[in-house]
Amino acid sequence: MLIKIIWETAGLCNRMKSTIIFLCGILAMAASEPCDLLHLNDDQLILSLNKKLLLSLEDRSQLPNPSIYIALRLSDFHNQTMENAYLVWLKTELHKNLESSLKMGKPVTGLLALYILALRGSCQDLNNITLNQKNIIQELEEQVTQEEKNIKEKEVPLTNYYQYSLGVLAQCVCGVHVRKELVDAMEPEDMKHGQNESVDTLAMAGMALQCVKESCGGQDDDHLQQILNTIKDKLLASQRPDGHMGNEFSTGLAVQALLAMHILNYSEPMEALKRSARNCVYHNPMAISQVLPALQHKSYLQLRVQQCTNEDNSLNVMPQPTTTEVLPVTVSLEVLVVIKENKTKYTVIIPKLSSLLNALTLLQEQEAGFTFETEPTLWGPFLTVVNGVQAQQSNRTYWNLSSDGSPLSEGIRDYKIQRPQKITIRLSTY
Ligand code: B12
Ligand SMILES: *[C@@H]1O[C@H](CO)[C@@H](O)[C@H](O)[C@H]1NC(C)=O
Ligand SMILES: *[C@@H]1O[C@H](CO)[C@@H](O)[C@H](O)[C@H]1NC(C)=O
Ligand SMILES: *[C@@H]1O[C@H](CO)[C@@H](O)[C@H](O)[C@H]1NC(C)=O
Ligand SMILES: *[C@@H]1O[C@H](CO)[C@@H](O)[C@H](O)[C@H]1NC(C)=O
Ligand SMILES: *[C@@H]1O[C@H](CO)[C@@H](O)[C@H](O)[C@H]1NC(C)=O
Ligand SMILES: *[C@@H]1O[C@H](CO)[C@@H](O)[C@H](O)[C@H]1NC(C)=O
Ligand SMILES: *[C@@H]1O[C@H](CO)[C@@H](O)[C@H](O)[C@H]1NC(C)=O
Repeated sequence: MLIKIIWETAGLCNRMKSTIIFLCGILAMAASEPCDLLHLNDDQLILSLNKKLLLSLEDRSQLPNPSIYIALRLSDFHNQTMENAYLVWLKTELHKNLESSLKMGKPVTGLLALYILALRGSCQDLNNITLNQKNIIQELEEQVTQEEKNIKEKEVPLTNYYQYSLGVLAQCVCGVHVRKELVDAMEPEDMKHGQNESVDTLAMAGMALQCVKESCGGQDDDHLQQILNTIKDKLLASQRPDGHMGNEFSTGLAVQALLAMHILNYSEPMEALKRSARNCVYHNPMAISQVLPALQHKSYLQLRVQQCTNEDNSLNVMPQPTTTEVLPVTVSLEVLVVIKENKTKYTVIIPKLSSLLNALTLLQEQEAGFTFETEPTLWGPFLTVVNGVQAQQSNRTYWNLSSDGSPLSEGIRDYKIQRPQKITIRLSTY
């Protein structure tokens, strides 16, 4: 265990030398949340994640997140007042956001599918909901068809196979017939996350195809069965010695897929999920939203039969501990920006346990020539521009993050700097 010293932030700042006074502003942000889930039994653990997700509904600084709402709707426990208020917010703010993205011709397959699944999760009548005067399901079908067209012409979806799968899943869960061409365009060999196989994507595709298989017409499709078998084999082969499938953040979706596919020996990945949950690996509400249904033995396919009757209404939010723990220790961070052959190295001194986001912000403020920009996403800020160079979906470029050579499994807001290290930010293609 780390020996943590609790300092009064103000007291600490008073003691600091002027050269590092600029650190004080972000010390509060560097404070780590206490992790105290180790002693909980399984039911208490699930309840605590559920309450954490419910509490996250109160953060209205960003767009409403349909994935969080879906997980809350799939749960055994509810706070009807808070869930209803969030649904209203989804139907106004997210709705408007989707409409304006569509007007600009931006592909919105994944977000639209999640919105539709969220509406299905609260048993809304989808027949009378429209986006830009068009029925919402019809709009989804058009988005997925554009993705399919891109796969045919360029061998890759407009967005990615994860969003394509979400689109197929949402159609199927809402009882819409899924065209055979959409199934045939699923290519498990191309379901990648950077260089690696994407277990998250395989899991989402598996759930989508299992749903199609179980709807009328799907049973006799040999090609569908063949793709499903490939996905199943890949999922089972992704299990690590510690029980996780892929990594900590794909295991929730992988377990959901195993449940959907009626593969019964999922105890090892389930135990791995609980172990990681007890170690507070899942603090990002987006991560919790993909893990919680699995812990409650549910998958997104459950939305097909969602009834919204006789629901529990017992869930309250936990009062949050307000202690601020600050480590009055600094570490030196090396940041290497790689654009093709051009490597630029920077160094910055930061409070220990700062997020990478705060570290990069400090580096930028030092005017050492480093600049960056982010875009908000369901997972938090996504790094898009570094030193004026923009990575974007239309070029299939992105900024790949690694620490001392190993790719990060979290984004810049969630990743905490615990020791001196070298962060590489490399312009990559996918
Ligand atoms: C596709 C994908 C990508 C693509 C996105 C581009 C594209 N158009 O395809 C690429 C390859 C670029 C990518 C990059 C990264 N990804 Co990624 N990605 C995914 C995946 C499979 C689907 C995301 C999606 O489309 N969601 C659907 C739409 C509706 O939601 P959305 O939030 O609007 O989608 C956007 C964001 O999710 C964003 N995005 C993608 N990955 C990440 C990661 C983070 C941390 C953030 C903030 C945003 C982000 O790109 C999406 C498309 O624009 C998820 C799997 C999952 N379980 O969610 C992993 C996932 C979100 N990615 C992950 C990670 C770790 C990364 C990287 C940090 C990897 C790295 N070491 O560089 C980088 C991000 C670095 C940065 N620049 O900030 C983790 C996040 C875990 C966590 N605790 O934060 C996930 C869960 C995969 C996993 N199991 O490890 N990713
Ligand atoms: C859809 O129908 C329901 C009841 O059938 C109604 O309460 C709701 O207002 C309608 N929504 C829209 C957008 O017309
Ligand atoms: C990032 O780069 C590493 C190699 O440095 C690679 O293994 C990984 O697949 C890349 N992409 C992602 C999304 O992690
Ligand atoms: C990708 O695969 C390589 C080799 O199998 C592994 O070392 C690396 O950690 C993986 N990257 C991610 C992001 O899982
Ligand atoms: C399923 O069982 C096999 C053999 O009993 C085991 O090796 C594997 O880890 C199990 N898979 C999962 C997902 O638990
Ligand atoms: C639901 O949340 C509201 C708002 O936080 C709270 O006032 C109410 O007591 C909660 N309901 C239950 C049953 O705890
Ligand atoms: C490399 O990148 C740095 C920082 O963006 C820039 O100042 C420099 O001119 C670049 N060097 C070359 C050779 O392109
Ligand atoms: C991506 O494409 C845009 C034009 O569509 C171009 O301006 C930009 O330089 C490209 N970025 C990279 C990294 O290639």
